Amino acid sequence: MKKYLVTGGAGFIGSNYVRNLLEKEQDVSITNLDKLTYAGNLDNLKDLEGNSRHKFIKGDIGDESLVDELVREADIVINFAAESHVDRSIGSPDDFITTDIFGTFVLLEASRKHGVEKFIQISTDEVYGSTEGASFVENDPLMPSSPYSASKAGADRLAYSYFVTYDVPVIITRCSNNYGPFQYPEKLIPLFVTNAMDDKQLPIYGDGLNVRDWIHVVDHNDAVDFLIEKGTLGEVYNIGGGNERTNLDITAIILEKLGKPESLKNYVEDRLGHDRRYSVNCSKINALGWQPKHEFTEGIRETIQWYEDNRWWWERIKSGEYLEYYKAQYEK
Ligand code: NAD
Ligand code: TDX
Repeated sequence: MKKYLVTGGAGFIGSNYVRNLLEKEQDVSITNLDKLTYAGNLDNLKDLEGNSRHKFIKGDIGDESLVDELVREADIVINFAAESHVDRSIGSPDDFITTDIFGTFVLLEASRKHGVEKFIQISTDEVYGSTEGASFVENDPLMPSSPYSASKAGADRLAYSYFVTYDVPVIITRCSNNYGPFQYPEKLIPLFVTNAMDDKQLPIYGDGLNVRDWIHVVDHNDAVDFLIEKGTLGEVYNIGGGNERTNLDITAIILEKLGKPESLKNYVEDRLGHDRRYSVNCSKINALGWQPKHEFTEGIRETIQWYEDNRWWWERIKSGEYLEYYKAQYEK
């Protein structure tokens, strides 16, 4: 039985990862370490209740003694845990530095001490900064432009340094924007879908022409598993969906699918330091034999449908009800 330590597994990408891996592989067990910040949500893992191969632990990746205990038992560590929302990092960067950089350091230190088979650092395409020209390749310079992406760049390079200096078996992934079920409704797609469903305005930053490359969360997670098998230690791999769209394109798809009027569009003040375009060249992982499987038009429509079918999930978050439930569970 292969033992995984997944951090941030109650968040959007991590919870999808845990679910998919348990379905795909029978001979794995997962310890899921998550602090349950505002973004962590046990509702994301509801269907795994009673699964003996999944153990949830509420805790902080910056907690050295807890991390030491958990890494000691693990074969493979996958670090999804992070503060992940750019707007929050602009308002209040502190937790980004603490979790994204210091927390990664604590995980790396424990991995160095105990020895693990693989350490996967989930980085992001945002570490390169913005490009209006060629797509970034893995050895391009990092020019992160928000406190979020700068903290992720710090963790990304710290992980690399642990490979070079201490032989920790690190692989680093830099994925583009994910979409899919269970994404916290502060990010573009779930925010716009759920607002539109309730006939609320869609706040489009600036001119709405910023470009993101969208990938289905299942494709991202499959790429992570693929790299655990086929990736070379110490290397960085870009992961992208090959679906570059402006925010206005995304808005139009959402309004059309939900049958809502253009009048919901509301142009608001631009995000500070708003990156114009993210774009990654994925030739390196493609050459190893990986390609995303989800077709974008179909994938985004299914995702919108998921939010339509799962009002219970996002209404609890948007109404604050989830936070009440959380307090009752954990803050006795
Ligand atoms: P998310 O905000 O939905 O989930 C993050 C999870 O980490 C939450 O469950 C939260 O409770 C947990 N967490 C936060 N601080 C913690 C701490 N100190 N200790 C333990 N757990 C903690 O984020 P997401 O969108 O699922 O992103 C997951 C990872 O993927 C992040 O590292 C992010 O940088 C990276 N990433 C995200 C995207 C994207 O489009 N969402 C793209 C590329 C990379
Ligand atoms: O209300 C909004 N209005 C708007 O116009 C929001 C929330 C966003 N936007 C724009 C900003 C971006 O151009 O939409 C685009 C996408 O925004 P986010 O969903 O906040 O994502 P982004 O800033 O691109 O970062 C995401 O992708 C990379 C994730 O949040 C990161 O965790 C990941 O690393």
